[in-house]
Amino acid sequence: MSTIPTLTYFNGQGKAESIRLILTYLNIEFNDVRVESVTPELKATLTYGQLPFYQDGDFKLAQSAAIARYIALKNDFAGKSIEEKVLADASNDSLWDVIIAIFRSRDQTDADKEKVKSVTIPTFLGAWEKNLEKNEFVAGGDSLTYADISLFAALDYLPKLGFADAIETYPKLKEFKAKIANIPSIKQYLEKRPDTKF
Ligand SMILES: N[C@@H](CCC(=O)N[C@@H](CS)C(=O)NCC(=O)O)C(=O)O
Repeated sequence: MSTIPTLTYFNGQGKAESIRLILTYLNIEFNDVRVESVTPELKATLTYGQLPFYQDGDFKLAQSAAIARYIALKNDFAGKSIEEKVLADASNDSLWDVIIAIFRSRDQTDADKEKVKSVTIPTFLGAWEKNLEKNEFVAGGDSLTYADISLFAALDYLPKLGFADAIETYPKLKEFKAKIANIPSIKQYLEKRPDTKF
């Protein structure tokens, strides 16, 4: 069995790009498996029939947030104190409240789409901005955690989701995004990122 972990997802950023970026930041080599679809054969091997799915030796894990936390906990990248750890988790979880709302609104009414644009996105971006006005790092400690990388992944995803201008009025978020994008391993990854569909 391969000792290199395997992350299985679609050829999309979606729920996997933050994990890919966390692995990249930590310089962990991994098999980046991108499937076309979840076939019945694949589905039968997945804990909840869903992707992303992570295999590290014999250990198998579903649920994107748990995968990110697992990798972070294993590599001392989850925060130092209990408070830092749970603030990292809370931030990481908050990202999906926005991204899922954007995805859902695509099949909803214009009023729902407008609410996502004028209420949901500003509410969360405003909260992340406020946090970064007080703290250099997302989890409030004195060093990066996986939550910084996952916030970057969400900010980096917004243009693809049709909200390229969303961070324009948030100077701290813009500064933060540029700072993470300039970390050498992340920079190199972004320059070579495969053509990723969604
Ligand atoms: N809560 C799960 C949700 C996973 C999820 O919804 N995965 C979707 C793709 S983003 C999926 O596997 N869809 C295919 C299917 O359900 O057959 C997580 O965060 O990992």
